[in-house]
Amino acid sequence: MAVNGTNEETKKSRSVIELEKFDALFPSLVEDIKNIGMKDAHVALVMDKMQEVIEYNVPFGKKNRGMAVVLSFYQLAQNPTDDDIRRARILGWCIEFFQAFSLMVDDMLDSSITRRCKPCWYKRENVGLLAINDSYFLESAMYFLLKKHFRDQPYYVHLLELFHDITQLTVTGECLDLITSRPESKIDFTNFTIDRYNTIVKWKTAYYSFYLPVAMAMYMAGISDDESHNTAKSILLKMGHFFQVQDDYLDCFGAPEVIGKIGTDIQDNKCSWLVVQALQRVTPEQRQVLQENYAQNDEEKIEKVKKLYRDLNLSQVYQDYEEKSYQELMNLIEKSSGNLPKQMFIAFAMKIYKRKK
Ligand code: DMA
Ligand code: MG
Ligand code: MG
Ligand code: MG
Repeated sequence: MAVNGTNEETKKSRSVIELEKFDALFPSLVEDIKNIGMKDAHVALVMDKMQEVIEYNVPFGKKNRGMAVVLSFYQLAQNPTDDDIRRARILGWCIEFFQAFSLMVDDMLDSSITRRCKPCWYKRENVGLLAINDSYFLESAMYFLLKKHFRDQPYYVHLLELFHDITQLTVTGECLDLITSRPESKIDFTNFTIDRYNTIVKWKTAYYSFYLPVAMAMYMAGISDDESHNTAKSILLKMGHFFQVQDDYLDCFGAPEVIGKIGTDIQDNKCSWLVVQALQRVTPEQRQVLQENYAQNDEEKIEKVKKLYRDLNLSQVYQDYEEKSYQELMNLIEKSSGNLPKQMFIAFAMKIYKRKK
């Protein structure tokens, strides 16, 4: 027991130290970006502004994705140099930039109020629609960092293609999420099927949050064959699916001060995991309650939907699902990891199961 405890503590402090090193790199990346066009006094004004955009939006997340690049690289690389490790951290920050620009736009489209315990960027005074341009800036800053730090590496083109491809998948998933929730004026649950749900979450979340960080570490470590990438994808997309189920659950049942955001899925008419589960269990009367109260920005109506979810015992349904999904994932890792280290997948899974935020 004591030995286990010590191991746990060592493991913990290692990941804390790793996160500190990751964070320590961030200011130098902001400086890299600020140097764009600094010789022109007019453009320098933009760079001051962009520093604010970056510092507000990029560094305050859980950093699971960024750290997943670094930790996966440790598992995959044979004798990495200090420069390699530094590059893995920079790549980790690139995914955090990707995440920041995706969320900035997502918050506008979802009419969200808070993100990471602060007002959403577009909600800030004097920002509003400027956030559209700011999100492009974050995306371009990510490609700038990639070019500056990776263009001499043999895997540079793989990284570029990966970011381009995953951007396309993510915005396609976001589009499916948005068109499934429209028009909000006409509530029609016929599209809210588990198949539609599965497609939305695979495209909008699983690829960029789970396959992308590990795929980047794989390319850095010289692993570029289709078979290995398909193996990683099958495991990571399953993990990503569960992660979005959690996100949907927490949107309704999580504490805003813990998850850092106020849920909006009910009033936004989202094809959320909870409403899909509810629709599979409702009586005709309960379906009528959903019909009358879903998709409206009205506290009382939102509360009626939440009450219905509680009456249907969806918290228990969720907990059972979490348990089942965890077992299935561990079986998949055990049977289908191929030549990839099982521990790399297990460590990532441990970050998300039973999470509260
Ligand atoms: C977000 O899904 C997906 C992307 C691509 C940003 P979501 O709207 O459920 O996320 P959140 O709950 O964080 O707003
Ligand atoms: Mg959202
Ligand atoms: Mg969204
Ligand atoms: Mg959500």
